Amino acid sequence: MCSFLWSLSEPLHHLHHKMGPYTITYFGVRGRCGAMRIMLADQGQEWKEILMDFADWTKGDLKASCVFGQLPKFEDGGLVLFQSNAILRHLGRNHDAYGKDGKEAARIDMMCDGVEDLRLKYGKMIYQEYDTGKDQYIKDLPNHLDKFEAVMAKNKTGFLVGDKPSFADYSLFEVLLNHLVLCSSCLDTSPSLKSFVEKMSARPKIKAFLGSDAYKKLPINGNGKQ
Ligand code: GTS
Repeated sequence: MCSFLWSLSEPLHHLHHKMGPYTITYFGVRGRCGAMRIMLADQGQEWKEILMDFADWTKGDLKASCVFGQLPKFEDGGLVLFQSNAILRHLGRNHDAYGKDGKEAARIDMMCDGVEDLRLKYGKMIYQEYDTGKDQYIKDLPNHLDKFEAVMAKNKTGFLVGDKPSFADYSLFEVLLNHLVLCSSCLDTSPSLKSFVEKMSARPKIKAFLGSDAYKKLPINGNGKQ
């Protein structure tokens, strides 16, 4: 369980972006919802956001109703899901972003789990050792990014697997955006990843979403570090 203080200047609960068949309930950060929001935007979906502030969360009623006692919560009609990567997989199935066959799906799963490993390392640095570990983290970063660079370069389509974006691409893209904020030169030795980020950023619906106030006003992480 993550423990941190929320430093939101205004209560953000029950702030609705768009009405749609999907509902995301989460805190007022990009955090573990960054990738799914980008994916939904790129897939042309509408969704409703319920942003909890920490004071409401600590009252405990919602927490008690969450399968693992944590957010995000994702609703697709009557289907209620927790675990951000399970949500991404569900969206991958719903929106044909999970490969063209079982073999591609397995490789997409593998890449998503690889992104998750990087996301966990990043989260540990941000939440537990930002002041003492940030420099070393940035030094070690090429070693982690090289793996994704090699897969991206080998596939040659501009995506991790197959010839169109899968949920693993959205997850990688979002993690890379966060790393570029941490260290703006971090992709300078990864040409395929750099081109991937540029092309994903230029997709019209992603470009509009990343430029929206709704996106820009949310901090990357709950403790304000980035
Ligand atoms: N593995 C989960 C996922 O991927 O969804 C982790 C979810 C998680 O850690 N949620 C945190 C939470 O609910 C918020 S965040 O780390 O995603 O920002 N924390 C509050 C609590 O009471 O645990």
